[in-house]
Amino acid sequence: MSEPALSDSEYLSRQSVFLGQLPEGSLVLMPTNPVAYRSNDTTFPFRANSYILYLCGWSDPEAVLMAHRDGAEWITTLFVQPRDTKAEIWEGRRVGIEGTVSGWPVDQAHSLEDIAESVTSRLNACTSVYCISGLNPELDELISRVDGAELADPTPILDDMRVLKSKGEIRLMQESADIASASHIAAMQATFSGIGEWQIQSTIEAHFIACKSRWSYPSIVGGGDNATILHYNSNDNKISDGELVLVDAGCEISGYASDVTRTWPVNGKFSDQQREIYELVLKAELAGIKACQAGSLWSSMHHATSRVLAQGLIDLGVLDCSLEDALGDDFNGPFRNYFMHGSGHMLGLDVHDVGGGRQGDDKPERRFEPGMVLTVEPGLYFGSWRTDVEIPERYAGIGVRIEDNVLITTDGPVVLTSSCPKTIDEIEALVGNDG
Ligand SMILES: [Mn+2]
Repeated sequence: MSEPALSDSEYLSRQSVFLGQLPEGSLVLMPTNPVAYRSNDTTFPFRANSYILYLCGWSDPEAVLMAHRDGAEWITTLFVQPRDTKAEIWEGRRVGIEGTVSGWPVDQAHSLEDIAESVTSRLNACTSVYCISGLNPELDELISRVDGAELADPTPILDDMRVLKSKGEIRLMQESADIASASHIAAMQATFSGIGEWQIQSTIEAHFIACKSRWSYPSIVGGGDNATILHYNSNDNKISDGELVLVDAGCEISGYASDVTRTWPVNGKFSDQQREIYELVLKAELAGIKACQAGSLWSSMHHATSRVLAQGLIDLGVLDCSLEDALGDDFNGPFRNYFMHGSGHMLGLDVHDVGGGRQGDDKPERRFEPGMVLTVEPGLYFGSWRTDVEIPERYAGIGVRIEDNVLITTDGPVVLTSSCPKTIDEIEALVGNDG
């Protein structure tokens, strides 16, 4: 059985900030994620919906958080599975109704079996329903039968709130970052020429589990050319002497994610070509971190990494043009042939967290504020298999990404993953050295 990860007062204050922004006559219905079936009666590991986690810390399956107005007061209710010894023998112990009232930051708890009755009368009395649809078919059906009430999306308000992390959240994210960092160190130590990508994955994920954690996204372990495939995660190839391996793997603690990438040579020694690309990406990453200053625009970080990478590609003879031409309009010039993704994203209850800042959002651009946590993760990729651009022979088969998790503070950026080594000397000293 679970328990809330943060203090009651933190959840209650989130609820009051959220509910305080809703118009009179609103009803809130927030379901958790459905249990997903893998095959027959086997399920995928359950992961609660981030919004219900955020508002009340409920991490078990099958629940709906409701909030309704009673005069000037908001009343919160969790609908949960009732205690049921026969079901619990098979599925595990349940918190139950009394346990929910005493242990969770809500005013009331009811059985999910009574949800239709409780919700229908409230739906008929309200003017707006703030609900996340598509997660709970029973709830969607109840809401679809109501006419008169307007459907509203609660996520813009909540997303905005989730952007700035509290002290309690930062403590959990630091723990998550520490576990991920240690797992990368263990994987470097366990690496040898000819190792299977899956073996590195097993070292990483064994450490997550040993720390009572689990991955926050499927681990990417790409050797050689596989490092140039951005979301590669079949992890089923051996890595030969002379090749690099790119490991992008992070975990979660009470739902809070870390997201770390390191790249190292499986034989413990960077070749000259690998060293050239690695040093360039590291220089870009350090420039990106330095740009994470409170008050600066989100794009300043991407521009900082991009300038370093574009200039470096010119210096290495990969691009034959001016810096201005390499960067192109809106930082989408030819350097993007080798750096295809964004320089970072928000991090929190979701690995690609909410609240803007990701490339492609059409909201006004954010500025960095103390309490934001984001990733900085430039990379360069020279897939020898590519046919869309010219790949210099010298760098064919090299893919490098370096990714850290960065907290914005008034005193500048704090790297939560600073315990994970990333200089060439540190990495060469660690790889294959499990003594
Ligand atoms: Mn990332």
